[in-house]
Amino acid sequence: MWEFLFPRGSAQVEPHELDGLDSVRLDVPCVWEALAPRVKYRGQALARRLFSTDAAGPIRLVFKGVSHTARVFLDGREVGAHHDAFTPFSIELPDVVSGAHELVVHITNEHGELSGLHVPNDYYDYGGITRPVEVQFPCRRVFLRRVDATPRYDRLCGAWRLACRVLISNLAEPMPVDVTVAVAGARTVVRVEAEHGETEVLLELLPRGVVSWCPATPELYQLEATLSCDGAAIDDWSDRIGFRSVSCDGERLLLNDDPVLLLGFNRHEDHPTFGCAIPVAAMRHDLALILGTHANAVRTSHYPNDERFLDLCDELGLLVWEENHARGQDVTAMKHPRFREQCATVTREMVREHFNHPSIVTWGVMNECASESEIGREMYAEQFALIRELDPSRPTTYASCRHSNDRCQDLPDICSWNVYPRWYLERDPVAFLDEIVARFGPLGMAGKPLIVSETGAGALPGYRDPIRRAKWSEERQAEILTELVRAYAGHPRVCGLFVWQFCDVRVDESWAPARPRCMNNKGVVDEYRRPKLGYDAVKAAFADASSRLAPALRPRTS
Ligand code: ADA
Repeated sequence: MWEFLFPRGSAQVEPHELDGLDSVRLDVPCVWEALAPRVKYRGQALARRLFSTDAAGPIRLVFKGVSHTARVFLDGREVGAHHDAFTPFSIELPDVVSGAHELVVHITNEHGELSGLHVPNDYYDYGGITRPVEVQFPCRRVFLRRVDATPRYDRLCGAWRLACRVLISNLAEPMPVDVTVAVAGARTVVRVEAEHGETEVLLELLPRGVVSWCPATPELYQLEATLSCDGAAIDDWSDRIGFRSVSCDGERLLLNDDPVLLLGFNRHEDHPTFGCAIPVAAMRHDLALILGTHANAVRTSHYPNDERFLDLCDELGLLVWEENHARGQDVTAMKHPRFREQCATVTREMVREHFNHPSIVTWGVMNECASESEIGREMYAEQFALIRELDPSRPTTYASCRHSNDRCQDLPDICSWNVYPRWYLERDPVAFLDEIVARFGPLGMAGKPLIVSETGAGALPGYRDPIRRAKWSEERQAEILTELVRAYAGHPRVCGLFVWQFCDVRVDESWAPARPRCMNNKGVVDEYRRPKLGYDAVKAAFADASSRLAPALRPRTS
């Protein structure tokens, strides 16, 4: 439980002025919109929590997500800050005295100058500490920050190799340390000088007898690293990894050298009770519904997801398109003074923090931004260069909607299009996609895999119209989804298809004229996860498409 403090009138909250504020206790993770009086609150708040340390020494504060801008104060002193709701951050403090401590987080979810990414949008950006918080007590001022593991199949040996990049943080003087990394019967020890700041150690492991990770056999292995000094272990670090490769081979997307057809949903982190702070049990419920349609893929539209959701995808064998945070920014919005740098920061944090998830098969950036413009082209190029530097092992992509004038098709490894024939425009789905293929083939798309990153139709839950089948009825949505999924899953050029969208989601009220209930109603289940007719329609179409897939690509639980 944390104490949340809200202003009574003005939206300005001073981190050191706790008196005169409205106080309420909330379980973290949470959104403040869960409180009836704050259901539409956009503004500032303080979140306060006491904790104590037994001995003086270093501490590490880890915030998995604060929505959307945080300033962190420990015992009245500002120790760190972070922008963007959807990526984690940590603060390392070398010397903290023993005893009681007060942690205060100043939070805002205001729109405007502060953020080029959090704008009034076709989803809702909540306020709160929306993902878990940890206080870690490293026993020394030198510790393991993380280990990035990249599996590679060695054809000559007929075995997997694992390239590891170990990062050591040292808040003290340089010192010699031993790094041990072990996985699946393989173990390597290296002695290095841990410099003040960060030291990188590269090593390779040859694990024994591992089973390749794929939807049908999502085998995970525990990667264990230990840091020792003078023979004594001073820190450890572990993560689950999987052995699989993702690559593009001309127009085909390969998983472990097998051509893939991604069949899945776009999913927002949104729930009427929990906002974006979705508990694990509810995540599991979402995934059971998704797998129940014979899907094998999820796109984390339009931001990096809670790592616990990715953990579940790793376990269940779902293939994930994870993307950075930006949706629909036009040229003007991309010129927001903070857009460029904030977007790059989210990409960097996403790739770094989620590097080891075998479920992630592609990194996406900047959904439906201004890919028709010069500035858009520059920024897409920058984002892809950044990702390739951080993780050359996964292909890159972005979802375009600039059907007539996109200028960036030569930049990503995979070309992806959001297409809404039968909903926003009365066009034949196949003819519409074929036009895109013909138009953009010579502009960089030819010879690359193609994904239909969004396609769908809306239905108001419970609105039934079996006779006229009007738009917004469940019947019409089901009919359109059947046609779209069958057309695209069977299209020879398509290697992935994500239905828009899994569940109905709350949107910013400025979207109300095009969004009845102030919701994006294109879910195949409603916001409470009650299936609409469209759920069974997609299930039937996915079942047919999935029966044509290699067994390795079908999750066991579907
Ligand atoms: C776009 C966008 C989605 C959503 C969708 C829709 O393609 O990427 O976020 O807004 O359209 O429902 O119209």
